[in-house]
Parts: sequence; structure tokens; C-alpha cells
Amino acid sequence: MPHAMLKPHILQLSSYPDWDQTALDATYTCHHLPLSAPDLIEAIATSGGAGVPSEIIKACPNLKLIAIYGVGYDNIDLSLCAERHIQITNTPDVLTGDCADLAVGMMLAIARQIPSADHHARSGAWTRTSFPLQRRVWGAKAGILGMGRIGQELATRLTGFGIDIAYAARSEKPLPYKYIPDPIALAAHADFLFVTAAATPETRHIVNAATLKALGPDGYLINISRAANVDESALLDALESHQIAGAALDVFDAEPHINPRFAPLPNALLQPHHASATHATRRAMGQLMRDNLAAHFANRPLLTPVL
Ligand code: 8YV
Repeated sequence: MPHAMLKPHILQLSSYPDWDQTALDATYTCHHLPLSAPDLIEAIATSGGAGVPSEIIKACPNLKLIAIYGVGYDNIDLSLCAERHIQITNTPDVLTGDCADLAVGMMLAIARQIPSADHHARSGAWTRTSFPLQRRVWGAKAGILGMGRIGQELATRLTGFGIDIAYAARSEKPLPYKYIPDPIALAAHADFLFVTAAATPETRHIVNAATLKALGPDGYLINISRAANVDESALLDALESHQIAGAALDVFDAEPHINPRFAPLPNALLQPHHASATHATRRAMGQLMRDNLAAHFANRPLLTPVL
């Protein structure tokens, strides 16, 4: 039988430079959209941001595994997968540190206006005037919405800044931080409100007009989770009216097409959904995704199953 007939068929819905496409092509018959042979597809490889449209799941009658290159699985119909006994894997842990790093960097950048200060120095404006005073970070108060792997890693980093940490989660955890389960009360407590929660129907717009009002004119919002966790329209209103001090965002409703209302805002720091985007981490994510695929096709236990 020709070798190609022996290579399992997978559908790739994304591709990243560090997926090691050579390794994938050597091991699988890799299909891409438009779907030409849905019956042959046994596994789908996709990214955390892209997920898998339900119509593709429904079109592949022999689909057994969705291997996500990323930690979020909100863009996949979990009930459809459960009904079809389709397993899902993701790539947790290997990207936790990078996401926590970027959240800290975004906090410093928005509070100390680091991008604007660079422009001030680079443009020559500094020859005419000193850069204005900014917001102190160390010793401030942080609220973390979502205390999973990334939230806990972030809290560890913030501890080094002498920051008073409180958090909201589905339930209290054995952690040395204040538990404030109500998002509005947490926002009222915080100088920096971080959103790290997985996006679920229950967390949709968990940050809304009331949360932002509670965060107040000295408060900053930092979102490295999913745009769905924040009411973006209410956030834009709050930024434009200076109801909050600022926001640092790595995710947007219609990314990569960012709402143009963000562009002129000096109190908004905009990042291109790159929290996990370092060479080392993306290589590790690619390896873990491939290891989950290999485990599936070898009938071995999956390394990081979600479902
Ligand atoms: C992915 C993401 O890491 O991990 C996630 O869920 O949101 C993304 O940052 C990236 O898109 C690679 O899939």
C-alpha cells in the first residue's frame, strides 16, 4: 500500500512557523480548507484563537480529536464534541509564563506610558520638555479576574512588586491573596484589574459598564484573556470619557480588525494577541500539540486532554 495511504489524515485550520510543518507532513496527510475529503479527517489541528467552526465538526463524520495549539478552547462547541465523543487537547502550562510576563509588561507600559515616553525621546520632544509624571506601580493594588494557571503565575510575579493582590474565581482557592468573588467589588478594590479568566458563557462581559465605573478614574484594565470577557463598547466609552485611567489589551472583539475608536486613545495600549508568542513557547506548544496527535493515533493516553 503506498505510504501516503498509511498516513492518517488531519485537517489544519491554522499554521504557524513553529508548527514544524515538515514533521506534520512526514507523519500525516495534511488537509487544508476548503475541505475536499471530510470523510478522511480523523483529527483537526487548530489554534486557540481560531478554534473550530461547528459546521466543520459536523462535516467530518470520522473526526475523533481536536488538537489545539493554545490554551483557550472557547471557540469550539464543547457539547457537540461531547455528543460526538470527539476529544479535545490544548497546550496549557507551556505558555503560562509568557502570558503572565506580557500582563506585567502591559501593566508597566500603560501605567508608566512607556511607548509614549519612547516617542518623546525618539521624536526630539524631550529637547523641548520633560516627559510628564506617571503612575507608580509598586505597592499598588491588583485584582485578578480568574485564578487559573495564568492568574496564579501573574500573582506570583506581582508579589515581587509589593502589590496587594485580590482575586475573583468560581470558588476560593488556598492562596495567600484576598478572595473577592464579586467582579464589581474586585474592581473597586483594584488599581490594576487583570482579566485572565477562560472565556465561557458565564464570563461574557464580566467586565462591563458597572465594573468599569467601580474601577474608577485611577484604575487600569489589563485583558490578556478573550475579548468576550469585556464589553468593548462600554470600555471605549470609559476610555473616551476618562472614567478609567487606561486599558492595556491583547485581545479585541473583531481582531485583527481593531475598532478604530481605539486608535486615537493615549490611555489605551494595544497589543496584537501575542501573549504566548515567543520562539521558545511556540516551539513547546507545537511539540505538545504534535505529541497529543501522536498519542491519539498510537492509542495512547492524551497528554493534555480538555474533553
Ligand atoms: C494562542 C490563545 O496561544 O492560547 C490561546 O488560547 O489565545 C492564543 O494566544 C495563539 O493564538 C496560538 O494558537
